[in-house]
Amino acid sequence: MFSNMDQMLEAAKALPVKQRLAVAAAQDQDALEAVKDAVEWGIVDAILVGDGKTIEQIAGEIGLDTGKCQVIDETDPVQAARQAVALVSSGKADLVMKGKVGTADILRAVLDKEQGLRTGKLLSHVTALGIEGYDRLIFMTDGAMNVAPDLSEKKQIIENAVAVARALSVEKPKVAVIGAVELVNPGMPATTDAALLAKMCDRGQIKDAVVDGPLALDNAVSSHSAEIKGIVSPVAGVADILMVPDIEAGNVIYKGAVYFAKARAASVIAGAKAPVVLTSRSDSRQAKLDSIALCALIARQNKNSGGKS
Ligand code: COD
Repeated sequence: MFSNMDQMLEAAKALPVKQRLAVAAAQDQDALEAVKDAVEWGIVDAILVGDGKTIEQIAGEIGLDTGKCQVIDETDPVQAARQAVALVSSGKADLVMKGKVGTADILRAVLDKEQGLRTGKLLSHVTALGIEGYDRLIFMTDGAMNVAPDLSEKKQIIENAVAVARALSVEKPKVAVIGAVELVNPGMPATTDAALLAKMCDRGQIKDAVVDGPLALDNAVSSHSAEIKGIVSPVAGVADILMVPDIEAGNVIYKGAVYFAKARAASVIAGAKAPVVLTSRSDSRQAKLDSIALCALIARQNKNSGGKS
């Protein structure tokens, strides 16, 4: 378990083996700056797939030594995404990162039936948030991929987030299924799904985690709030993972944490054969580096355990 993002970065830096990162449409300055940091820190070796001329030009400007990377020239971003993903599915790279290509285009490459990274499981987005005043990284899912998941998809979203948290040494993550209130209200489907997910965990249908809900955000992360409301729960106040009902809720939590609380955020698409570094164009260089570090740790853990994320 990491108390903050710097600790996570240090762990990635200390990995015994560098992970091979394929960057899709790498002609993106922010992405290349993060890749430069990750290469210099010894976290990854980079394969830059994209517009070779522009990659070389940006690399020159930012001081990235392309002699230490592999550059594959492909000017079409959609094709570059497909090639970068194919490098991973063919075992030539360990993780893939979105560069200057649309989110839907890289996700479609990842979902491609022949050359993609499907495992038969649902793919979902997980963000690790380092928030000042919270004593550890907290994970939040899914604020970027699955729009309005049903109960069965929510179960898989939890399982993916649990695998990510476990890759970061949270042995039995405490999952709060978030609603607007902490009581089951048949008029609020997020609360009924939350109660069902908690029961599914009680019955062993969700493993390696403690799931409880519904919990409102305050009583998921504040023991004081949980106490005032009289909630007796192993998760209330100490959640490791927040599972939100839909993409809007997740996206607002993520952006609220970053923009209002100056949180550091690292994101991954989990559930595929390999972790996918999926950051948004407006994310900072730091967020991109943090995301590479998160995904490198997951990739390493997957290899150690023979598992997937
Ligand atoms: N996990 C596994 N398989 C999936 C998933 C998933 N999450 N989503 C789709 N698939 C499979 C489907 O079963 C199908 O076989 C194939 O992929 C295509 O599915 P469609 O028709 O739903 O695919 P698309 O291309 O219309 O959409 C897939 C996206 C991932 C692009 C879509 O879910 C999406 O746009 N999500 C939101 C992305 C976004 O805008 N995020 C905001 C970022 S801040």
